[in-house]
Amino acid sequence: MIKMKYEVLKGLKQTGDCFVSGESLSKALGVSRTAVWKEINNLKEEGYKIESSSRKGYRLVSSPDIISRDEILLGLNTGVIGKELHCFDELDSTNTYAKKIAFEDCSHGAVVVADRQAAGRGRLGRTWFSPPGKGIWMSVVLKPDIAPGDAQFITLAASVAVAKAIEECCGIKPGIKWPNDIIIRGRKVCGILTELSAELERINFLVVGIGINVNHGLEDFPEDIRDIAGSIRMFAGTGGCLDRGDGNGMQGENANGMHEYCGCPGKYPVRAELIKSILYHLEKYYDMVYKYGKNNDVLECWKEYSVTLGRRVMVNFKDTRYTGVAVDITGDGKLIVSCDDGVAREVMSGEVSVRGVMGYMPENRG
Ligand code: BT5
Repeated sequence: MIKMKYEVLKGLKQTGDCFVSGESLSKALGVSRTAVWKEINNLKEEGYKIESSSRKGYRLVSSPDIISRDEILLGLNTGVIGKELHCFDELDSTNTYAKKIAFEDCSHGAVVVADRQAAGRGRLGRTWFSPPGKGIWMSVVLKPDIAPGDAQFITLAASVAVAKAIEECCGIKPGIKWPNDIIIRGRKVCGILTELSAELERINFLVVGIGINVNHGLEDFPEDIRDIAGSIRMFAGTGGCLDRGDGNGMQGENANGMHEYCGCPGKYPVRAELIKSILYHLEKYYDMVYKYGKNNDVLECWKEYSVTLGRRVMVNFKDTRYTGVAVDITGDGKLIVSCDDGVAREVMSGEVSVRGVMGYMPENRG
């Protein structure tokens, strides 16, 4: 059964800035004009701005920033990822839910998104602040046929996918801090939590959890992370003009939606557009790695965004803390640190703090 609201929305989006007549919608969908009109009203109630003209029909003026199946599926340009889609107003944690459906045998590429997480999780039992209306809290179930030791690479591929999507949708180039943070101007705007279920030899599934702060103002963050966290809204649209802000990259908007300091248009996308772009790039990089073995191509992209390479880092390695310079990354995604004691060490997981790049030097915050 076709979902009428979805089809009407599709018709409106397809005509872009132009009007589409109620008659042509009703013909195309095989329903009465009254049925179309009802769905238009439903859409308006959801926050869609739709211009109606008795002569010309309907025109979509703007879409609300909602996390809905319709918004994500319309225009999703992937083969597999996101085709099974679970959307919620609220979950404890999208990763926890994704693991549950993965154990129940959901499809490869299934995506779980929630508008709010009551118990969002970071790595090592940390919490992830996930309020409603503000961010993208999403998990993707992947089922590559690989050994558990090869799973680390997916976090790198996912971080490149997120970075590319942010750059494309928002016009700002973020940095990737190895292994799982996306930062803009020294503030963490995204964290990635990869979890897996595996046997000795092979993986049953991976869950890649992606948390992105999109609409937060600084005051929306709790105090304990206010000095380290950032959002897309705080930075996007500032283009090359960041240094004309207040020095922290903080940009307010004026009444015209322009950034106060530089006058750039405050371009940041509705969350569904960013989600679609992330899923598109995630599938692309996933295929490069797990279908075509082109790990090096992904590593090259990762290096373009890296804010870790060439920097002094502090590494907790097997219970000992070392300092040194991050010099390279191995073919399977380990960081190579040339330590001050003269030994080059390959770091797989564990903690790396990047000096001088982040606005913070966390002991425990990744
Ligand atoms: C991460 O952990 O960065 C991984 C975060 C993954 C979150 C996603 S949301 C969808 C999916 N479902 C989940 O339940 N989780 C995933 P870690 O590197 O351990 O960083 C956690 C630390 O970042 C915390 O201890 C805080 O200091 C800080 N933090 C918490 N919430 C934050 C936020 N919204 N923005 C920036 N920093 C935050």
